[in-house]
Amino acid sequence: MSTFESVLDSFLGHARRRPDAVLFDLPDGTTISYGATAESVHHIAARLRADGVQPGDRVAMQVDKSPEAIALYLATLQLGGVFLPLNTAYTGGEVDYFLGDATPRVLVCTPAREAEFRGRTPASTVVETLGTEGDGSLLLSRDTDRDVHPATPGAPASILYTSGTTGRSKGAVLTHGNLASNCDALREYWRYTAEDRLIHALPIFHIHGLFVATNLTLTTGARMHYLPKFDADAIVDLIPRSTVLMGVPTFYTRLAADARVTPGLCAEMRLFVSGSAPLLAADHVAFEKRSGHRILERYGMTETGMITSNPYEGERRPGSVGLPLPGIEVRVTDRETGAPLTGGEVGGIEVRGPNVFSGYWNMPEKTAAEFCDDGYFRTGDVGRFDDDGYLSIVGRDKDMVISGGFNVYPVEIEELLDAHPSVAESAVIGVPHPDLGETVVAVVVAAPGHTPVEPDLIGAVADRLARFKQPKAVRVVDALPRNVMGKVQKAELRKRYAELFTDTDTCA
Ligand code: MLC
Ligand code: AMP
Repeated sequence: MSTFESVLDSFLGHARRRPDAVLFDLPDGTTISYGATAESVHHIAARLRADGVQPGDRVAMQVDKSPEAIALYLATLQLGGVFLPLNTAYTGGEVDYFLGDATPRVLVCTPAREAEFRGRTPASTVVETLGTEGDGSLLLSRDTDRDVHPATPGAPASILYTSGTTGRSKGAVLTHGNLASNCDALREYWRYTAEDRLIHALPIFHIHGLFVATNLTLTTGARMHYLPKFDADAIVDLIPRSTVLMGVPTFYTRLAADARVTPGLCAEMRLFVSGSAPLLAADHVAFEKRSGHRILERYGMTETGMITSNPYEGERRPGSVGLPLPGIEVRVTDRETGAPLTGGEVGGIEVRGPNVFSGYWNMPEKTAAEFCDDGYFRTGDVGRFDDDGYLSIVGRDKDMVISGGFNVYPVEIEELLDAHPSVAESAVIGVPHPDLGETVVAVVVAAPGHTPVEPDLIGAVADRLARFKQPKAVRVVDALPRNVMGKVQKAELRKRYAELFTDTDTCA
């Protein structure tokens, strides 16, 4: 008999054993227990089953953060469904692609966007709504469905879209085994227990907020202060009553600049975790000075979950993402030959283990292209191991910008800009930004007889691109720098505009 325990099984076990234990601490001072959350999961499961959800069916969600959204995630797993959360910033046009590709049985949207989505989903997709005030059609069922579809480690649990550096977005299919194994590794590595009180201020449509922060809490029987979004005032207020914070580097840059954060305020905290984007060594040091705590930086990716982490008890090194997590193999290889490098040289980072996803949804060729013959997955990140086995990320082979922890793929923006009549060609780059780490800048060449104007260009892409992807500045140049092969030299452009936002006079 299998001993596999899925994230859902683990949560339901806590709900059975300690139904009154608190899971959610909400900003208005109310709480929701494990038992009450399980009931909500079973009501939503009844609704989804009535909508026709069968094992393997996708359930898509684009809603604001609420406890019921977590119940929806768990209800989908209960039915053997595949959970597909979408960034709330995506425009209707962006969502169209995901719906067309993943063909969900159910789409759950906000009440405000119901009419829009009813108009754009195929007849085979049922549209449900979910608000943040306990409202929405999803919550209307009074029936209770407790029938749990047994999860196997290899069965798909979720699809998370990660935009491609070329072509269309790819849906990374994560299995129950991926989610559970990563949780097990992190629980042990970070000493996460039922006594923990997490400050949860991340969005729940990415692995950081959902499969790290939420899953760790659900599977340990811990509780979380569940905030709608990052809010420095609320976090400062909660720190004395909490033990753990998980965030992207922007959280720590902001908190390090906040005089209310002191070692005294943070005396009860035991762990500050940072990830999803590079944490500058200087910010690591500044936060320690401010709070008396050394941030624990870890490294992960949608396709792989968490890969490496600085140790809980050993040395946490600024500028390093730490050591491979238990059960996960990480190697650095020569980017030309693919040969493993052992002498601390810089190369491509590759990962193998139970955390690595099963493939891209309906894209067998793209999946095959990202895996080596011996099963290692190519992350597209570039790094090196030092003599003590600590990994540092020094760059990326993939053309991607990470703005405040959200990934932006330049090709998507370039295609839209190139279609504008005043633009002959464009190159989109990421430049350093004091708050967001990196931000998006477009460099364009004018079409003959035209003069591109920044607000016009931004306006032209605005209704097609989520706000966080829109360029924060546009620069017009005579020609894009190219190498002898004719390839645009983005590194040269990044150098040229490196101080666009760090120079305080021009800071936006
Ligand atoms: C918000 N805005 C952003 C932005 N977030 N612009 C660029 N980049 C971002 N990340 C814009 C909004 O559209 C809005 O624009 C304005 O900023 C204010 O919005 P806000 O919601 O009030 O912003 P703020 O609270 O400041 O949010 C910043 C943030 C947030 C950093 C707190 O983006 C965030 O929580 N990021 C976390 C992302 C995350 O979870 N990543 C994990 C990916 S998983 P306007 O102009 O309309 O006012 C992954 C793997 C791994 O990477 O290893 O974890
Ligand atoms: P995503 O595709 O959204 O999951 O983003 C994953 C990418 O974020 C990784 O491939 C890295 O490039 C980056 N990333 C995650 N954590 C870190 C970190 N601690 N330091 C640097 N980059 C990181």
